[in-house]
Amino acid sequence: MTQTLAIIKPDAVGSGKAGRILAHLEGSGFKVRCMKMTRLTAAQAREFYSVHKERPFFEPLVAFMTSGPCLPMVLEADGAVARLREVIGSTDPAEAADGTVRKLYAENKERNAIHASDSDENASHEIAFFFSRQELLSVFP
Ligand code: FUP
Repeated sequence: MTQTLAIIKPDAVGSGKAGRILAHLEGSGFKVRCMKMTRLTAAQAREFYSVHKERPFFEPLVAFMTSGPCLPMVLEADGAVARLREVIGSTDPAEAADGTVRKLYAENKERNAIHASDSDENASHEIAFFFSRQELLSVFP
């Protein structure tokens, strides 16, 4: 079993799709190991997406990610990173495969309902970004 980080993004939380997305993830075989509701500050959103800081969509992305609460969570499965990327689908819902989370629930390429880590290394980093070791251990000692 390995872990990855998912975030149900502000568009999905705000439009009442969080429960359906969580059910989709659980139904796809993921165990939720830790989860919280939080609202990112601009500094946090800039740090989280710093790899994209030179891109034209960076400031709109920061504005979107800080526009309301989101639900970061640690998900566990066999090959969690690759499996979750498959389950969420392409960045742009117009290009996402049928039955994927983004195809079902995303509005567009920017407001795309869910984030998932893209490598094991980034998963560790992103899990630590949202959850302290103590928090993780307090849920599943
Ligand atoms: P993904 O890994 O599928 O989340 O996609 P990226 O890491 O390429 O992009 C991260 C986020 O930037 C996307 F979820 C949404 C936003 N983005 C845009 O708003 N416009 C783009 O053209 C590409 C990405």
